[in-house]
Amino acid sequence: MYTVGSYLAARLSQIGLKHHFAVAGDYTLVLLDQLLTNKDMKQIYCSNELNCGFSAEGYARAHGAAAAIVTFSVGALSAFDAIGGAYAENLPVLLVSGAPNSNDLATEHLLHHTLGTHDFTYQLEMAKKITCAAVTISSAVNAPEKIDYAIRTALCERKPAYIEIACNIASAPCAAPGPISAVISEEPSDSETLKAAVAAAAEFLRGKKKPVLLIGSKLRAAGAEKEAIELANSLGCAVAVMAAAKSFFPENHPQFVGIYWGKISTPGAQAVVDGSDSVVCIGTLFNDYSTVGWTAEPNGPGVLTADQKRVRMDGHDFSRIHLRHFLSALSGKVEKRDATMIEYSRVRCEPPVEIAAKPGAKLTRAEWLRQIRPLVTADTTVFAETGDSWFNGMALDLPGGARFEIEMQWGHIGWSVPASFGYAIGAPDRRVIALIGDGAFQLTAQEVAQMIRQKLPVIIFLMNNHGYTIEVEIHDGPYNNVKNWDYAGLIKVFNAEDGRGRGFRANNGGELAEAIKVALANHDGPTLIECVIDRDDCTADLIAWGHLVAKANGRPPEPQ
Ligand SMILES: Cc1ncc(C[n+]2csc(CCOP(=O)(O)OP(=O)(O)O)c2C)c(N)n1
Ligand SMILES: [Mg+2]
Repeated sequence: MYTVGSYLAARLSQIGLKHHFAVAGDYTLVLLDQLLTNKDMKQIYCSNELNCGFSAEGYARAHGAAAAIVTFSVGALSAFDAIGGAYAENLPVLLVSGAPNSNDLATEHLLHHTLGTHDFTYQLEMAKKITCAAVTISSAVNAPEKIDYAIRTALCERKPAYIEIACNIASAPCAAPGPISAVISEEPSDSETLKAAVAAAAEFLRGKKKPVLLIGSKLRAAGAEKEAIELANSLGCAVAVMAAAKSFFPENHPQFVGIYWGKISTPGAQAVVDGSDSVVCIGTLFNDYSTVGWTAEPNGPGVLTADQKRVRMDGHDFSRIHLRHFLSALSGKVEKRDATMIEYSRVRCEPPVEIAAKPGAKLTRAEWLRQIRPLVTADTTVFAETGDSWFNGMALDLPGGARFEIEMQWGHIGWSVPASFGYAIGAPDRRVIALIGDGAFQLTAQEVAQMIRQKLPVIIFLMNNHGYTIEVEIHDGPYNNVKNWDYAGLIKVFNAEDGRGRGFRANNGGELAEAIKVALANHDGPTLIECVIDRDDCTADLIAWGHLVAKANGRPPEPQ
């Protein structure tokens, strides 16, 4: 016997979810009970719905998809911010919201957790803008079809979907789920279009001397990481990666030339990309930040763009083909073209030698970076928060297997605390390290308590530079100052009587080294290391990038 809630649970479990995230509310309590009847999935609780959404977003990064269950309006509207993030970052997160009793929908009743009007549709209407599928279930009869449609569309589009379930319908009897293949099987590439696109791309490359591959963040969403390596191997050319796609192409691959990010690229990478006569952009996303205020955007007839389901180049535009099919087929049609690797070997520079600071000397960002480098091993995932952590993160070399997570399109400060929590739930065998600024941490700090509750050994490096330094570099004012907290002391508060989190404040390199040792040995909870540095001790990349972005932001209105 299935109910609407247990049907949903079965489908979530069938698509591979071992957990779902939740904040309780009276419109969801019965639904949560129903989800709990599925013994293949655990319910993980969050401190608030924004964090619940971001926890699911992080879980989807580790696990391919995720679900967050929240109550009507007071919960869902908070979660919407994170769902917008999942949309921007191409992550299939299912937001499930409890809703008023179906008998109330057509009445003149006023209900709690609503606007105090008779309109109960506003939440669904809002959800439609930030998801690829939004359904409302107020009768059990059509629930299977609606649930399957929402999940299938989210998985296929790699975008979030929204399912609203009236609170009295969650336990209503419902049909049994059919084979899961109806939900997870994807539309094939159109074979004729695929052939034509591959032929056109092979021709495009044949006429060029210096091809280069540029990898973007949508590569993972397309599930085409392996196929990008295949094409790189066939071409033998240089491969640069955009910041938002760091780790999506292995940094220990012999053709990896670094991060392409305009003026602040890895030394040598910009010269190779800008000097190429054929940039193959794979899953790239160019916005004001990634182009450094529109100063670095490959375009023109020398650019071929291969996206999740579309391939474009001068004179051609093909759709309904999967990126991985395209890349794989193209690999078999190209010859070795290593001119950009030869060029790179000429322009590349050796990284500067980093010298250890005296253990008692005041902590600097450079010393901190030097000390954390060895922590990044094959089984590590680094989370880099919006702020100078982005630029510090870029400076970390990733050994094979290491992963890097960044939320560059949405850029919500505070994302990395709940997202690393959700990721650690989804990937318990990985070492999760989060780099986060003091300002960002203050938005979502509560989720450290959930890391403690779940005994997750996440290591948080909290860079306390006493302000919104990234904003200082874009445009300064009194609004960039942050009230200081006793960040390390927070862990004691969150531990209460049973937690095993550890909190440290490092004012110098010696204290940092000691704290790192304890963090590596603490397997029963998170370790937060507050690294106290000067307010203006930031990366040169942040300054260079900030000035160009500020210039782009500050363009005067064009005359009409
Ligand atoms: C939710 C949200 N609010 C505001 C911003 C604007 N913002 C971007 S970065 C930033 C400051 C980050 O400061 P901090 O975390 O201390 O990092 P730092 O640059 O100092 O390393 C702010 C306020 C944002 N990105 N997201
Ligand atoms: Mg700061």
